[in-house]
Amino acid sequence: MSIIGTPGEDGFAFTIAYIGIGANLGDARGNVADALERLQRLPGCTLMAASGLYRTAPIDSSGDDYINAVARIATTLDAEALLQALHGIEQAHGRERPYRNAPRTLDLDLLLYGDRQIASATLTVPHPRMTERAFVLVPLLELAPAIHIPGRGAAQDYAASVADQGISPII
Ligand code: PH2
Ligand code: MG
Ligand code: MG
Repeated sequence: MSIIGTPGEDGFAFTIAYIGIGANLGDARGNVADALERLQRLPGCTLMAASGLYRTAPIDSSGDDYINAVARIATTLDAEALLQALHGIEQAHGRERPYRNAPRTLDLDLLLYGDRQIASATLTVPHPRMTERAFVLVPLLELAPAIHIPGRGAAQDYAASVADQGISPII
């Protein structure tokens, strides 16, 4: 964005979006850190804030523990273009999809896109399972303790229901 400015500075429209980041294959920590750098460099996006990294037990998945985090970005991209850009970053990390929820080098999920509710063939926002997963809710609440999930209410109200899932901050 450096050539045409940072979203918001010049009064053009931008949207605050939250991205869930996960990895449990290869150098998972390095992959999550690289994903944050790539989000910052993505045309039309500015990385506003990142949660800490968390080590989490696989949920409906297998393999090693995951490294998870959540990022807040400001973006001038529409939701579909942002999704495509996230897939591009996954591909840069050699993401393969041999079967559902297979261990992965990098997973970038569009959790929230402003206050929009989207149900298209390619995209469901808010992310359908985000309120069931500590690996999303805990880093999200770290970044935005009072955040409201469109159609579902306060994210904080779901925290107790995921409290039994294994998650620990990486110091
Ligand atoms: N992602 C999944 C399925 N299960 N479990 C953990 N701990 N972290 C994840 O990021 C994750 C998962 C599907 O994307
Ligand atoms: Mg995912
Ligand atoms: Mg995904």
